Order: sequence, then structure tokens, then C-alpha cells
Amino acid sequence: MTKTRPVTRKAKARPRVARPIRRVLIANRGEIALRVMRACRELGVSPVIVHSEADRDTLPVRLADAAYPIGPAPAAASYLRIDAILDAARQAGADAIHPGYGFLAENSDFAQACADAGITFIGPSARAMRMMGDKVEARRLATEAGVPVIPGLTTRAADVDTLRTFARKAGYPILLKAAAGGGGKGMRVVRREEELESAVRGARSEARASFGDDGVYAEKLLESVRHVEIQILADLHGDAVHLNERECSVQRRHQKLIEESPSVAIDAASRDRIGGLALRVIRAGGYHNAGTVEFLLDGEGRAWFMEVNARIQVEHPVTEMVTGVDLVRAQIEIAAGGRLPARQDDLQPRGWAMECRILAEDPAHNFRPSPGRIAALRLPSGPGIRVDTALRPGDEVSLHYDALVAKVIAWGRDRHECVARMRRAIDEMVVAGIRTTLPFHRVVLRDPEFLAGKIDIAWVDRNAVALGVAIGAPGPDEETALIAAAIVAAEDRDRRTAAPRAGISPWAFHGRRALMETRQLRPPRN
Ligand code: MV4
Repeated sequence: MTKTRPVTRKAKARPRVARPIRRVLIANRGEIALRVMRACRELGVSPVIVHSEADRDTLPVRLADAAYPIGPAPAAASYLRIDAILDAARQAGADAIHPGYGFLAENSDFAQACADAGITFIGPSARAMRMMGDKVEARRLATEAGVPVIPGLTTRAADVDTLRTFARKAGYPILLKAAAGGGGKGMRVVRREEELESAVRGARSEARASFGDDGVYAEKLLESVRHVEIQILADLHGDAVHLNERECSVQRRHQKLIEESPSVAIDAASRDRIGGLALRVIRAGGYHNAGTVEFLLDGEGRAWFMEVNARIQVEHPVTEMVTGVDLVRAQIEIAAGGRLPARQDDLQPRGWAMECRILAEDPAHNFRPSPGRIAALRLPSGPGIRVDTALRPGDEVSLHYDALVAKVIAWGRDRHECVARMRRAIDEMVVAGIRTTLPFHRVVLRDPEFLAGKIDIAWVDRNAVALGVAIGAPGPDEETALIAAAIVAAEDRDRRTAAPRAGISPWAFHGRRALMETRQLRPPRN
């Protein structure tokens, strides 16, 4: 006699169950909050938002179905408060949280806290995020996956002796990096052995101050390299695609100023190859949702793995423009259990896209911060131009947050048309009341080396003096002043009524109906 026993398949360690997403809490501000909100609206998902006291009267707060104050202006007292954000999510009845970029976007404790609260974190699992956040662990993962990593130590160097031994073997110059790092914090170039000890002390204390972790390791320093990164999407069904590269070499002090896709340095064959390397890292890390795999590209076209960014990035629009994929929509769909929006074969780049980050910094004075009220704002538009910004005339650019005023994104059939459109757009744009990087962009977009694509990560620094001279000191601009006066007068008359409070925004009724009528998110046909 055989007794039929219920078939109990051994549960996987972490079953990836996804639930439908009907309401998303946006745990961010500015242009990315608006970008996420737009994706929500197009999906029929209800967007709600948290905001600091400083952001009460901003466009994303105005446009959300509900808005929840979470504290004073400093990020540590508002946008970084996991408890307050989860409280808001519970109060709003949000199924999911989108972290945007910055703030808590790559905080694995936050991702874990969301999971523990039964709220879908729109991003990778806390586990994958923790792994990618540890640079030594990510290097180990990439190495095991057969991906070229920059020659370096595979363990957190415990002492100066280990570092010295490595440096002698690899040869100077070397680069000290924080194991918990990223973004260049805790990095030190060491060109001679005499400099090593003090560099290690410096790197350690900076790493401790920035990450609460003084683990430091070393790599061979690569020079004259490009920063090339691969966008990926991976779903919960085990499928993953790459969406080509972005070239991000035009930067200073780790602040990217111009990004483009594709890269002049990558042809179809190397795109295939490097895209494949990125996917290997992603698969090895059990990573899902949107992510970026960073490489340094050397003069011989070799790509060296650097790190994984476990978030949607500022420069994601250039990828959207050349692939036609809405990356933020894809993030939400993936988090809800949906499938990838396209097959690998359908993701070849079409044409060329470029992004200029317009920052509230004065390029005529070494990019010093230029906060203040935007007296007037004229945004470019027209063929092939997209502008991502949440700012309106009269809004304040505060020192409390990043300096991004707007992202101007241009698309053209080729790089030449793309640049021509970008030049035209930058020349149309007016930001009065604060200094911006617009003059820098105007100069770079006419620079022969830039136009020839002869750029690397040190290009801006190397040309700082020449670019500075070309930019010149800003003089009085009569048109700017006139526009400013007119717009300020109009703003004073009809600006801001009361900002929406929790649950009673102008959208609230519409939002609730939309909520009831919303179809559940279905995986898109592939
Ligand atoms: C490097 C490097 C050269 N050699 N590693 C910068 C931030 C962090 N993501 C790693 N970074 C670099 N790592 C080796 N072995 C040069 C940089 C680097 C950099 C990389 C990409 C874009 C801009 C950069 C600016 C300075 C340094």
C-alpha cells in the first residue's frame, strides 16, 4: 500500500515572489522624483511622495497623489530617515518604494527594511546590493565570472606591508581604494614607495569617515582611460539583457558633466563583448532590476571591470533615447514580477544621444556652488531634445541637495546631428538668478578634441585652463535680466497656493479612482 504524501518541493533559499504594484512611494526629490512619477502615471500606478520642509512647494510634491513631510531640509533629517519613509509608505498604503538615485538608493539596510515591512523595493535585493556595495567582494565575483578586473588585491589589505608587497609586484603607480567605497572617496594615487604609508593613513581615515569602514585595498593605476558603463536590466524570471554602453569620460571630481551613447571608442563587436561581460557579473551576483556595470576602457580597447551601480542613474535617459526602452517603467514592471521589455537582439543602439548636466555651479570660478532662486528659466525644446527637470522659475536651488538644475538630452541620427542639436538647445536655454554650467557646455560642444571624441577621464582637468579662458567671466546679460524681471513679476502674482498635504492633493480624487480602475501590472509581451 502506498500512501501518497504531498509533494513538498524543497523551498528555494529566497523565493522571489512579486506582488502587483498599485501605489508607489517615491523616496526622492527633484528631477528623478518627477521622472519616476511620470513612469507611474503612464502605468496607471498611483505615485505618492515624501518631502523635506524645504521641498514642500516643489513640482513633484504638487503632482503626487499624496505627499508626506518627513523632516527638515538636511538629508540626514529627512530623505535618509528609513523609519519616517516606511511610516509614510504604510500610511499611504504604498505597495512599493522607488528610491531614485542618491539618498537611500544603494542602502542595503533600507532595501532589507522594505522587505521586512512587506513593501516591494524597486531595485535589487538587499543581498545583491550588499555584495555590489563591497568593492572587494564585487571584484571577487567578477574574477570568478571570468571578467577582466584591474590587477589588484583580492582582500582588504590588513596592513601597509601587504600593500607594499603588491605595489612592488604590480609596479607603481598604484591606486588605494576604500573597500566600501565608490565615487572616488577614500581614493589615493601612490606614485612612489615613499608616499605609501601616509597615503594609506589618508585613505583609511577618509574611508572611515565616509563609509564607517576603513578597509582599503590597492589596484594598479590605469591612466588615459575612458569611463564606459553598461546599462543592464534583469528580471525575476532569470532573464537579463544589456542596453549598450554610456561613455561618461567628461567629468571633473567624479561629477559627470556630459554622457553619451554609444561611445566613439566601441564598435558593434566590442559592444557585444563588453555587454556580455556586464551580464556575467550581474548573473554571478544574483542581481535583478536595473543596474550599471562600470568599466575603464584602455587605449587598446580592453575593458576592465570597476564596479556595479545598484540603482537607476542620472544619465539613464541617453540609453532610453537610443534603445527606446523606458528604464524607469521597466524597473517598476520588473519589481512587480513582469518580464523584460525587449530581447537582446532588439536593443542595438539607434542613432546617438548625449546628456548635458546643467549644474548650479560657476564654471568661471572653478565650479564653485551657486545656489539661489531661479529668477527666470527658459528651457530648450524642439526636434530631438528632451529636458528632465523639476524646477520652475522662482524655485530655489539649495545647498542642502545636489546642484542639478536640469538634464538636457539630445538625440540625432549620428553624433554630428546629436551635437548640433545639443549646441542649439544649450544656446536656447536661459537660467537667470544663479550661475550654471551652461557656459562650460557651450565651449565643450565646440571643442575640436571633444568633437573628435578624443576624451578620457582626465580631459576636463587637463583642459581646465583653456576651457576656463574660453568660458570667461560672465558679463551682464541684458536679455536674461529682462526675462527675469518679467517672470518674477508673473510668479509673484499667481504662484503657489497651498501645497498638498497627505492624502488631499488636487490629484487625490482622481488618484483614488485611477487606483481602483487600474489593471494589475501584467508582464509585457516579449
Ligand atoms: C580607477 C582609476 C584608475 N585606475 N582605478 C573613480 C571612482 C571609482 N568608481 C573608481 N575610479 C577610478 N578607478 C584604477 N585602477 C581611475 C578612476 C577614476 C575615474 C573613473 C571613472 C570616471 C572618472 C574617474 C575620475 C578619476 C578617477
